[in-house]
Amino acid sequence: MTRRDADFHTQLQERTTTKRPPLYRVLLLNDDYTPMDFVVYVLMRYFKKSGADAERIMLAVHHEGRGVAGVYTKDVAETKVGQVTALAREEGYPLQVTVEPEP
Ligand code: TYC
Repeated sequence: MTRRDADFHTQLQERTTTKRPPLYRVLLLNDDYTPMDFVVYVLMRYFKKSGADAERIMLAVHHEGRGVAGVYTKDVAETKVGQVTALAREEGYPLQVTVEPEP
């Protein structure tokens, strides 16, 4: 392999082995006290859901116990957990928000 061939090979590898970062789910957990409207607001404001999708996700969490609000890189997912938890506590609601890796 000539020097130029080797450089080209290296460049090709750099382009073809670009990896996407691992992704994390932000989960909402059900509870008996957080108002439905608040959960819908959170899904629209922090997770960019439409009103219809926010309503669907909120009801799924209400009936099934938990549900995915969104999927993000780790730092973004953890920031959203912090923001939503802070807002819920300010309002006096016990809403639980957690992160789990996407399998
Ligand atoms: N179960 C709550 C109620 O009946 C609504 C709710 C939905 C709370 C989703 C939390 O993550 C949640 N007011």
